[in-house]
Amino acid sequence: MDNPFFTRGFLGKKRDQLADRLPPGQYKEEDFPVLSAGPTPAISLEEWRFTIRGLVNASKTWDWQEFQALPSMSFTKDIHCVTKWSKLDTHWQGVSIDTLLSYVEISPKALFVKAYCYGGYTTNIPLADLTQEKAFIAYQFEGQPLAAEHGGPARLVVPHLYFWKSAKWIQGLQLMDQNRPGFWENFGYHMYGDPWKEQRYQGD
Ligand SMILES: Nc1nc2c(c(=O)[nH]1)N[C@H]1C(S)=C(S)[C@@H](COP(=O)(O)O)O[C@H]1N2
Ligand SMILES: [Mo]
Repeated sequence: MDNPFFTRGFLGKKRDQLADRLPPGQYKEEDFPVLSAGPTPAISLEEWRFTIRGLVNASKTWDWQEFQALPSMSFTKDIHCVTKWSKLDTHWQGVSIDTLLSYVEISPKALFVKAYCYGGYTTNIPLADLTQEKAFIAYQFEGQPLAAEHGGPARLVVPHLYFWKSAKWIQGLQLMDQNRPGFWENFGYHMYGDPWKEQRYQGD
């Protein structure tokens, strides 16, 4: 008797579904590797602040308590690291960038964002890639407070771009009129970083 679960059609479809979710050159990782350019900064919740500055009418800063009081959302996303691992269906809780931007008036000249971090890391992202619920500041991962080595207390997550754009230990967003390279971009990583186009390095 034919078992419908083991027909070739079924397996073929499964394989296609995985391929649909893995960008070119990526493999599926079950663990959660840690990739940091420097030591993990220790940030107490008392001293933690998050700021939006740059091309806005006035800078806006939240402390931890104020940030926790903001409306949060849960996100289930696939993430893709430039070192070729992808992790599927990661679960995050955090505040969408749209919610944060609703507290400032943005200049029409603001087209790019520098994410800046405790510890000094930076990365550049077009403003349009952070809005419409495409990106968020996460403070929980898989139902737990975000671990320090993964960016806790809070990190930016921009799942549709390579994971180096998802700045750990986020301190704020600076709105800019020009696309200024961040830390890895200055070392030759791609200015945009679309995993589906394999934009790993400059010139890709
Ligand atoms: N502040 C900061 N953010 C960072 C990094 C870093 O070194 N410092 N590394 C980036 C890179 S290259 C990747 S792949 C991811 C890794 O996140 P993970 O350590 O949680 O896997 O964080 C990104 N965000
Ligand atoms: Mo990375």
